[in-house]
Amino acid sequence: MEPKKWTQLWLDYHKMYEGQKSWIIAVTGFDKENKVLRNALSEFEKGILAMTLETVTEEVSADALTFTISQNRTLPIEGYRIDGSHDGILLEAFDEKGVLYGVFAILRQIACGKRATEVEENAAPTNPLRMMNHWDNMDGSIERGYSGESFFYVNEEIVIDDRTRDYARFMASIGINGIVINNVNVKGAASYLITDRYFDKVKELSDIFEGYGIKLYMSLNFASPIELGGLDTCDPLDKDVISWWEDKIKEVYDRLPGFGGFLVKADSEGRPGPFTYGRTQADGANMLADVIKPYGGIIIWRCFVYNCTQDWRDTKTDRARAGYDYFKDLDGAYHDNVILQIKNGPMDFQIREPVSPLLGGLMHTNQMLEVQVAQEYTGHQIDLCYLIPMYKEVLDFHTHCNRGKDTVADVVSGRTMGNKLGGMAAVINTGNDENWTGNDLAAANLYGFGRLSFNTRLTSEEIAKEWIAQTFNLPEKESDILCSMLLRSREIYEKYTSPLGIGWMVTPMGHYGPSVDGYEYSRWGTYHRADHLGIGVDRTDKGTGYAQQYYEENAKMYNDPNTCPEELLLFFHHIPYTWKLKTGKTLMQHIYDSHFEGEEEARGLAADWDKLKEVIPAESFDRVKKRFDLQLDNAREWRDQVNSYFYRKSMIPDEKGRTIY
Ligand code: GCW
Repeated sequence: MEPKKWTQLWLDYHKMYEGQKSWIIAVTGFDKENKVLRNALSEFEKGILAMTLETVTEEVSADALTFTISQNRTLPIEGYRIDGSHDGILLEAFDEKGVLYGVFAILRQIACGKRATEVEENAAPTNPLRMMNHWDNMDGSIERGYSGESFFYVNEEIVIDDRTRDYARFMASIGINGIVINNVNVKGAASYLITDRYFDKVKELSDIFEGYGIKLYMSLNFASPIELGGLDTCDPLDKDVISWWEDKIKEVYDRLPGFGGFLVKADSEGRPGPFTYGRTQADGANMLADVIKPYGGIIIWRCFVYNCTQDWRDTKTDRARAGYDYFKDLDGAYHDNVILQIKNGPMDFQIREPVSPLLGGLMHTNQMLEVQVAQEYTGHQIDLCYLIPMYKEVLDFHTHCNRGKDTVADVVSGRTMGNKLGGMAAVINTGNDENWTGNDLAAANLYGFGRLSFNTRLTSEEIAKEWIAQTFNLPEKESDILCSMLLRSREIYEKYTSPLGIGWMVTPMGHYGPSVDGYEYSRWGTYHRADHLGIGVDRTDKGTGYAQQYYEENAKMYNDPNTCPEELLLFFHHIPYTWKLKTGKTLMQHIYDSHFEGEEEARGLAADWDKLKEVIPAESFDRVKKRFDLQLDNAREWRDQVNSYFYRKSMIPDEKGRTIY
């Protein structure tokens, strides 16, 4: 089979200037033979050559530049300091990972326009854990994958090739230090990843990752004692179950000494878990955590636990409540090598949701923020939707859990409570497509997540600019056009799909394209509760009570439709179509306008892309252009279906008299 070629994403070094010198490397304090260090040096050599034509040599000559790498134990773990001067660059780091990140920072700054002798930065990651979660299945499919098949698995075998190495380089270049290699829904062969059948290959993969400062993690099947061990229970308090795990985890660490730990989805969407045995989530997590502790491993336990068969005809039942209801009471019960991984919103990666009240609602538990870079509900990597502004909103949200240190960024980084474990995880958007992310522009989300998890203070715009410079090296005017496209895109998507926080209205299984009443668990009626008078879910103290899961300041704000941020109005309130918004428009008119504007603005995005034809490589340009064609169909369909649905429900005509089908 012809090997598939693939792009180099943001490591596609362009020639930036023609340097005159060569480079000599001087290393002090580190072992030059260390794998991570060797990889760092080879990245430097490769990048500097491509961008400046300067080479690394061993010959000492008077006019050579020196790249000095030196250990500095006063810097933070994984931190680095880079300082360019007329005679070269000094890179100081606490550890080898810091060296690797420092080298990528040097290359990034050159790609963004500096000369090597001008680079300068003092940095350390804000989050201890910066992870990618693959939802790759071992048959090669990817759950919610929009970029082809898995590049880790083909026909239940693990594939390791140059692409694997490139992937690890990309991840290291944005500061990722942990990767979960299989879907949280552990199905089929994936249960055997912790058996002899796969250990050798997993070890090979883990060695490659290690060379780039990345720990390998796996999703685990909670029912393994039954499925692999032949026991008749997986009750976490059963002594045979515990001893089965003790043997298993010992075996795992014998074979994979650098293993990071397990990610667990339990008692959710058909997954087995402790509830089956009348145990709590903490019972399940702690049992595994105790067994893995002697090896230095961790258990990342997902809080995406809800009953998808809930009957919500009584107004108190609400899926949004589930995470908090299941996990809040057990705050403090989790052992210190457990981290709870919490989706950014209480529902499921919608285009706009409030921040999960569990983040910061828990005060005695390690917690980690989970976001979705894969565009499940945000356009399938067909529609342009730059998600970094959304992640920023979440990180900057004041939970009010602790005066002064109460943002989500404070909470998950460990600053609020002084925990050592925490961070950010993303459901990744990669596959084996030539360009890795289906839509070339969706790589901005992948890149951006990594950068943001490393430095939560970066702005969406800074990240977009960095990504554009490294990926396309565009002239200023065109770079500004693309940057503006990215920055506008999320609100545009929101406008033509589901504004004001209502969410869903999307085809039930695929989650792409409109279906106003569509929701896979809709058998109890529509989740959005629209009738002929109004729309939205009453989550106030008079409704489901969800708003009361927040600390008082936020609870109050959300509880009142007059103080609730309008972009979340229909998430928290059932509102009549005649309600006046702050703009003076009625709710109904806003719905019409938003969909018309969104569709029009999507056309604006596509038109902007056309302006870049001369400066974007043809293959990339064409790929993206085709996606814009599809996006425009999608936007039109959303506009027309949503508008006509609400027109027929409300019988309120559009004030502007536009055609509503
Ligand atoms: O939203 C749902 C997705 C599922 C996914 C689940 C989860 C991996 O539709 O495909 O399963 O979230 O996060 O576990």
